[in-house]
Amino acid sequence: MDMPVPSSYNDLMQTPTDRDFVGWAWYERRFRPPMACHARRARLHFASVHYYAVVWIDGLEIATHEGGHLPFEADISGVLFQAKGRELRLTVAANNTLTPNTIPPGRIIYMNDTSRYPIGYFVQEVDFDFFNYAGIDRPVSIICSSQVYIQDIMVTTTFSASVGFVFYNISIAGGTVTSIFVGLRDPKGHHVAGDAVLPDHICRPSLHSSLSPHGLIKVPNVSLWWPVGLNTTPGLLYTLEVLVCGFDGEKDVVRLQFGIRTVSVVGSRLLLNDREIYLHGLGRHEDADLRGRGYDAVTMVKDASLLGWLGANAFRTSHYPYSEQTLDMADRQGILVILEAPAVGLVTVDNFGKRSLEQHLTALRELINRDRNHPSVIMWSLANEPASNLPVAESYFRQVIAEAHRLDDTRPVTVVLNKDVSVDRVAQFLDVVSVNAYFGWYHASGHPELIGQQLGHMLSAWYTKHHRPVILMEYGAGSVAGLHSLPSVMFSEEYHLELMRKHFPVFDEKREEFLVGEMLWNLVDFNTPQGVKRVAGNRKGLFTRNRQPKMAAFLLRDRYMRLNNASAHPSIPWCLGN
Ligand code: BDP
Repeated sequence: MDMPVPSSYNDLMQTPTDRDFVGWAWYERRFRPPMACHARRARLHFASVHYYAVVWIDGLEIATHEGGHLPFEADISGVLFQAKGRELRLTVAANNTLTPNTIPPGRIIYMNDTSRYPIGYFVQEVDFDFFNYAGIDRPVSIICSSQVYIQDIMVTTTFSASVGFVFYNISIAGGTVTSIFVGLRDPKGHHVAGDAVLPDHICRPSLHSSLSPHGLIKVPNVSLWWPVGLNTTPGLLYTLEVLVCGFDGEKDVVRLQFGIRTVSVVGSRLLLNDREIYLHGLGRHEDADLRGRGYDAVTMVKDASLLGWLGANAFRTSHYPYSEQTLDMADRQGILVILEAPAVGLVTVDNFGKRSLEQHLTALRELINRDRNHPSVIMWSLANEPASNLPVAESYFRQVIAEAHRLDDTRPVTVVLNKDVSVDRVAQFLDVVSVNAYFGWYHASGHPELIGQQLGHMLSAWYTKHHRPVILMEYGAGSVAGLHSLPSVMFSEEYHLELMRKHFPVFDEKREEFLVGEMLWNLVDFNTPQGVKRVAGNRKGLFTRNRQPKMAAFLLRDRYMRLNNASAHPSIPWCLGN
């Protein structure tokens, strides 16, 4: 059948068995490589294929990759050179099967009772609450460059008084360079430091240049990157311009946008540019009608617009890394991002074995490598709701967290926990303690009057034990848009409001002590596996799946706008009213 790329394939199917298909899905198309790529370095880049991928050109295997949500590529220079402009056949096989050792894990259960199931019948089970959308979810591109090319740039920043410091490290591949030029443009596009990298630069061996792929640029009168609410010009971005020349006179140029800012944890506080920040945001999903998890600019922009309307200053990429375009927008708009690894549903001992650990570490490396230059990304979340009470989870997460710190010592690390503080073994390694808690929903269902006491007690218990900043990473209620009830009942819009309202005084109180964030679950209703607890998906969205508001959206907007005003005018107490 015809299949658009990018998109998940599931919701383009007409039968439940096709939609819920588990196994190898095959994509194929013919393409004629652009002549501009002929005899140059050419890389075939996949931004995300979920979950396993194998790629062939004209039947020749050129790449394999494990893990959705993160990019991979193959050097196809040789194939294109030999093809000399001839049409080629590109084949991609994508397999969505999740096993105890994949990240995220799942399991295939064979139903062996032949009186109730046909022979060979199996189901894919998962321990996470979103539909396992599959296919080529993000764009596929051919990147043509000179033979020697800029493979990666790593930027870290800091500042002292009005001077910014930009440390860069450039990785070059494909050959030897004869010269490297590095320059910096300010947010207005003016060249402010380093070399002038001009579009018509001609690579000549005699030209003066550096050969060092790493260095430091000082930026006088620096304009720091700030999120919304803390500054009147949030999201200011500098551009690092890098040009490398190869022996043959060819050049490769990359322009990388980044922000100059610092993040730190001091005592019970989270600081951005040495100023205390409080995250008021939401968890979300990459999820939309028809497209599934497929990259869709329209949905992405609408969701960013909803966050802006709510006055949110943060979101978490629950429960996997989102598209690079989403992070680019957060950079520009000044939204803080907690970026999550795709490790959700690690709940049994066999999810913590050697194979799982290897894949978790691989995903973490790919993720930090992809996203480390985004100023909006202020924290890595390494997993959601693992069985952190298991002894095996302790050594597992000690290694995962150490690796995250080794790869990036400029951002705090968290894991989103849901086990009781008395049995948890993972929070001891974290810079920021994140917890999910559904008081008035999964606990004490239908009793919003208990939320104040239960929530306050739980949050304080985490702080008392670990003396780290705490974020309530998820709380919320489900509501079916248009379902009303007074007095309220679960799933009515009134209950949704009431549950949220009961949380706010606790947030305001604990914020004085150690709470550094409140993250409502969820921005938009989203699709899940079918089950008796889900009414055509998870209804905890403030917006329906077609992005229309429920009553609760107005309540949160009111609060978040007030929190923003309070940060912009710190002399006015932020706790006035709820
Ligand atoms: C939390 C999970 C989240 C779920 C949510 C819920 O982290 O993925 O969607 O519960 O049940 O525990 O709505």
